[in-house]
Amino acid sequence: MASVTLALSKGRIFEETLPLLDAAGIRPAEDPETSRKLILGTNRADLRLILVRAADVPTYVQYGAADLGVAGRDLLVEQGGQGLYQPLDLGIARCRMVVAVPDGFDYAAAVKQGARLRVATKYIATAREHFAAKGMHVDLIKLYGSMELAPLVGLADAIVDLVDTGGTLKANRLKAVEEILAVSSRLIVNPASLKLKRATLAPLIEALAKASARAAHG
Ligand code: PRT
Ligand code: MG
Repeated sequence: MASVTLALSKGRIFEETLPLLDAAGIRPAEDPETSRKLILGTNRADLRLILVRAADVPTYVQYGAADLGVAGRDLLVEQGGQGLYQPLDLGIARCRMVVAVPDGFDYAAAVKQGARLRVATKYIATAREHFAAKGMHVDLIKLYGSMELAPLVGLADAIVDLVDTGGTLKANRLKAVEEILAVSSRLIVNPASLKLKRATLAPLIEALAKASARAAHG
């Protein structure tokens, strides 16, 4: 049997993928939150997990260093997803990518007046496309995290960021004014791996499809 590597990121992706793996009969040998290992064995001799930063999952799969992985649609849209087969929406780690502004800011009026807004985000390509489609001129500022802070300290007028419960926006007196994308995590597969290791990968993809469908209806 060909041996297969699955790339996951720590935190919500790992936590929400775990029950799907479990339903497919796969259990990691260790808990990544307590182990410092970056390669985890599983109860299956032909399957191992690697732990990488969320934004790096597509890269590992593109280059075939991992045969498959789990990545948010936000990252796949932002990075283009070239050279990746995306057979499955796992329906996990759901959120929305939105434009958000300070509570008191009249976004609709600013748009109407053709104001040139400064927008801070880690999703530069997606944001550029969104505002271009609306015919808006914006200055984009690249950040790597904590986007919610930018409008509070005068770095930007608006942000493009992910929202789940809305708690973070609320705590920072921001409001969502536009939705750009509905986000959930996808299974991504290296196309060459799928050809070469189909006997192992096809049943695994099938099992994960069943598990995620069951989770969606349960
Ligand atoms: O955290 P790290 O810097 O290591 O990397 P990362 O932020 O890229 O990874 P991680 O694990 O936080 O996110 C991985 C993936 O989870 C993302 O690419 C999304 O596809 C998905 N996801 C789902 C989310 C959220 N929900 C989410 N709420 N990613 C981030 N958030 C953040 C959001 O950016 C905001 O700061 O949570 C905050 C908002 O949450 P609420 O509930 O307060 O609205
Ligand atoms: Mg994070």
